[in-house]
Amino acid sequence: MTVSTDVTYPIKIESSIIAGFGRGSSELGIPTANVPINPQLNDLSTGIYYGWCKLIPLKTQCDEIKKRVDGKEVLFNHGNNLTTDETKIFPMVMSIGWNPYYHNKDKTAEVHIIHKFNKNFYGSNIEFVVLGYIRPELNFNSVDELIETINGDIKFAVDKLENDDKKGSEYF
Ligand code: RBF
Ligand code: MG
Repeated sequence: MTVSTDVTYPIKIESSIIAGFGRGSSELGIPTANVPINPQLNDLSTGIYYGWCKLIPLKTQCDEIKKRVDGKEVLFNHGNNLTTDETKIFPMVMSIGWNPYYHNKDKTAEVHIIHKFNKNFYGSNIEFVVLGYIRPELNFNSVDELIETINGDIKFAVDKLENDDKKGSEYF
């Protein structure tokens, strides 16, 4: 088994964004961009990580409606509505695994971009660089405990990353 301590950071990944459960936004107030599990991500231990990320809208304008896992139809705008400001480098936290609190059947990888976006950007591409491991995935007694813990992860990541004078620019 690969453990995260064997891993050499930074790990740079470019990926598409797929539709998740919609739960991050609606239930937790912590939206996540779900990315397909590729071999690089699959090699990492499940758990919570931090790093930098950047959205890359697709060049072609081709809106399409797709069904999310929860059945809701969402517009895939491929990031074409993102403003210049919204395609800057932002800090991120990400979770890889089975979300023990929700007993997911499939392994997921989800990036929470630490920035307030006003609209969805389903189908955009995302580049992200993983810089370190924070903790394993945990189960909780309530959704509030899960939210509180994720907010702690966000604080941890921001504290780590604010000492980076280049604000991640050397990776992109
Ligand atoms: N889900 C869990 O079940 N346990 C966790 O410890 C956990 N930690 C997370 C930490 C971060 C930084 C993020 C972005 C997500 C985490 N999640 C965790 C996943 C969360 O349940 C998921 O994003 C939402 O349910 C939406 O799919
Ligand atoms: Mg999500």
